[in-house]
Amino acid sequence: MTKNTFQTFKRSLLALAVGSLALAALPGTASAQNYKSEYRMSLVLGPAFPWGKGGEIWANKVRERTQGRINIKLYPGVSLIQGDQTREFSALRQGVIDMAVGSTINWSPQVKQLNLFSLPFLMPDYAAVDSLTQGEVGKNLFKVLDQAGVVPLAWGENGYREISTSKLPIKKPEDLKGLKIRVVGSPLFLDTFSALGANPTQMSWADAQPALASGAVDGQENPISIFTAAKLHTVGQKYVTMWGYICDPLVFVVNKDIWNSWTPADREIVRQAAIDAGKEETALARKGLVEADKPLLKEIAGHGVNVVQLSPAEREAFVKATRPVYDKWKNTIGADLVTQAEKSIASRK
Ligand code: X2X
Repeated sequence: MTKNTFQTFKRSLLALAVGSLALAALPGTASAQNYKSEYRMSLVLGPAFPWGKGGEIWANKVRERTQGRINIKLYPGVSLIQGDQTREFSALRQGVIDMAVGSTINWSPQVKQLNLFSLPFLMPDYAAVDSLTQGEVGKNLFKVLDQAGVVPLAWGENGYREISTSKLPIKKPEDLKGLKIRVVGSPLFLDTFSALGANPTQMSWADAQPALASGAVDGQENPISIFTAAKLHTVGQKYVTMWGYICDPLVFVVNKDIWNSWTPADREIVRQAAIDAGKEETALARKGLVEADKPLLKEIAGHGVNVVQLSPAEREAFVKATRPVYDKWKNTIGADLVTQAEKSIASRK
């Protein structure tokens, strides 16, 4: 090496060293030094429910596959936002929450397109749900979520929401007349239950259980997996009607700054773990309801709960009564997106 080339060599080495130092110091640049010792995952329900179990499965897979580089702690009961589940999306965007498995219902106040899944009687069966979440509609909604400021990774499921009351079995819209029904989420729910003649009142899940117990409200709507795990028969819910009016998916997401602070390899691990956990969680959410003898329904019947199955004609009366709500909200959500969803459902396998 001549003296000159040696000098050049030394200079480029120096430049390289300075360059990588500068890179490491840049905020937002992925390098293992920037990792937090713990990441905070928000959930409405804990691991006693399919929802929380899904979060736990995701966290465990990430910890294992990153050899502990990414450690996640679960915060069920949306405790990072004092139980106010409709604020979860804003908190995620702002970084109060690092990651979440959240219901489309709870994020609908901020992301109007997510109201799609709350359109009454849009999705007649699980194949319809899958055609949306696993198809083009799901991809479009992930773009919307990305633009809204979070990184969506995978779909899971809370489930088909069935109506329960302490007063009487619901077989026709008139049966709901004047009943106080607890609802959550966006104003769409107020419209749906008002159209059915009920008296809807919005409250968080944390407030719902004492309100049911004290009789401040007469009924509620939630998946059967929640009805059983939360033992809603012990708070006076004696009648359940399987009307399958809506089904809320869950979304596995990460805050954008957190996502960008991880190395590309770790991001891929977190994404794949979310996809795997989402599949397992969805199977858990459907367990007991997709088998021919529906063991979950047997379980609640065993607690003395009256379970009503609607005939197609009876169900149609609810569809008809809520159709104006569907039409009104189709425009709010975006007519193109809803039409795409309708087509996707019509051609489902
Ligand atoms: O509050 C509810 O009803 C629940 C638990 O199902 C949701 O978070 C949407």
